[in-house]
Amino acid sequence: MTSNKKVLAFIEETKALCDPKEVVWVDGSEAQLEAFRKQAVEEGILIKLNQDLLPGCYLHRTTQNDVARVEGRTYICSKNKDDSSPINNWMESGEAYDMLKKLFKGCMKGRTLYVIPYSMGAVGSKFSKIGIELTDSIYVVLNMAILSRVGRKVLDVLGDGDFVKGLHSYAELSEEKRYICHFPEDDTIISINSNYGGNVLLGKKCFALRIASYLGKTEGWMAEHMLILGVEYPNGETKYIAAAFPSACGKTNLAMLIPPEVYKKKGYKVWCVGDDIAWIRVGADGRLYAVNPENGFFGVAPGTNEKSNPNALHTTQKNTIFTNVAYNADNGTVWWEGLDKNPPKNGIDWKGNPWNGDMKDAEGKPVKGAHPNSRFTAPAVNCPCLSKEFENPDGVPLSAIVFGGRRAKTAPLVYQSTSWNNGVFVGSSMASETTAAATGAVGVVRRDPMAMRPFVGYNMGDYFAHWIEMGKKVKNPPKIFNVNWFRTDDEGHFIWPGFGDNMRVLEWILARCEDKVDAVETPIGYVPKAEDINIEGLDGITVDTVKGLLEIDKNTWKEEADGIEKFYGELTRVPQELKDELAALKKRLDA
Ligand code: OXD
Ligand code: MN
Repeated sequence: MTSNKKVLAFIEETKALCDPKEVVWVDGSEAQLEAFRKQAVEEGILIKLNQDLLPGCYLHRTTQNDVARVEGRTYICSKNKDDSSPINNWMESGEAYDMLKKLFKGCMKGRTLYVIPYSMGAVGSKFSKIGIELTDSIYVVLNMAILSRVGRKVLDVLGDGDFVKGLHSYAELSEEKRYICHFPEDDTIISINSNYGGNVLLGKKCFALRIASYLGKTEGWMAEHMLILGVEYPNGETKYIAAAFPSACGKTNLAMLIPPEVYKKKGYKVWCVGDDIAWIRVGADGRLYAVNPENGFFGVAPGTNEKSNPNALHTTQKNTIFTNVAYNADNGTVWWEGLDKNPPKNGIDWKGNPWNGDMKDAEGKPVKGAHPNSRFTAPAVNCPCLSKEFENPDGVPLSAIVFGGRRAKTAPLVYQSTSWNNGVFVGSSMASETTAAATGAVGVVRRDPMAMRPFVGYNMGDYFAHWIEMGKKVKNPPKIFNVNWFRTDDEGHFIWPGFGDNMRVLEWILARCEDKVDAVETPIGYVPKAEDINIEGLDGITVDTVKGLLEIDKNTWKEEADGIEKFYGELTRVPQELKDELAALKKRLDA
């Protein structure tokens, strides 16, 4: 399908190393993809769901030790240790290649090697980037064909050009020998012994964030873990927001938000451009423009329902691959915790065991049907609120950048930074409770700068410096905000209703961007006057509740500032500008 010598050499090298029985090029045609699906069903890799109720939909179960990203086994490999981050794993490139070569030797014996040419971003756009993923997993092929643009058309655009090399084998699915290695200096990704999305769909986290963040640094743009949405006003004008939240903190829900009734009646609409990744560049007019390089959604299933995210639910009703959700053997559909109150009576859980919603474990706790990090891989075109700008190769102009985490206390519902550099400081000091999207303890507060802790492909201090540099390049930078939907009361219940009602906060954010609303100056930034958050039609929330949500406790924030200082101490090359911001925050808190 190509005469690109570098592509052909990459395949030859891989054949010699991995010894597959055959090589199959993914051409991107529906006929070939359908044949792959059929084969995957015959091999027991996919279960075909009820095609009347869920046309084109399939279920996959991973092995039980392979259900999430493995940050502990994810490496940035470079010549010098300080070109990665002290908070990420590092391996010297030469050592990593040697180690991986041994693991890959003969690992595809008797298997097919699939060649996936893929484009991150619209095929042929000058801002898009091309990758070639070589994999022995048909599950990877079928997911990549949803999440990115794949096939012959990509090779046509590639011509003799350069691409990001990605090599993946599920090998023996051994946890001890699982490695997800990135070589930003060589545009290369190598992943072995996993078959879980974030570790193996190499276009997503590995390329579009880790490798792309490094490319962005060297080429003067940004790759961020951000959703992109447009708020359409009753007059038809649309303003765009990019927002960074750690994994499984509601990016897909916010990106596909349905405004509350009072807003809908007035004619407000929200459009989704992307739910996970934004590539951001300076436009000709000196503003920042964002594109979503993906072509689909790899969303967390549990908690997705008719109320929390009807758009996402609708998106998954055709041509979707579900991973690790529960199966309803009575009607051939799927179920997950939080979908509805009717778990299957005759079901099979994500582990493949007979299951129904009444089962309890030895401690009397309900046995889950779906894994907490179970996923749907769904085409973007299915999304009822997909923005008409989704394919626009130039992207959408950003009015605001929003950072957010899961914090039971400390962070108010929303606040605005006082400048670009102050906003970078706010992003750099973000913290959030960990979730099931990565292996390890859940609910532990950790610093997750710009929600990029697991995804920066180079030194974190240099990444902060790049943000500061980008601020100098934009004449008209977006305003930077921080939100927290997750503040809890003394009983641990969320105070803010979240979901569609987050529109009320977005409205304030955009009003601030246009100088249409005042704010209160506090030591941490600008906070809304409680009465400026529209609570019309909101049950159980009063102006006093909003006041409480916006409260900033000085002592808690002094501890927070100490926490930020400690975190900066764990990093190298933190820019002086951010240390100055921290010192200024401390001073304001002491005043
Ligand atoms: C994701 C993640 O899958 O962040 O998007 O883990
Ligand atoms: Mn993500």
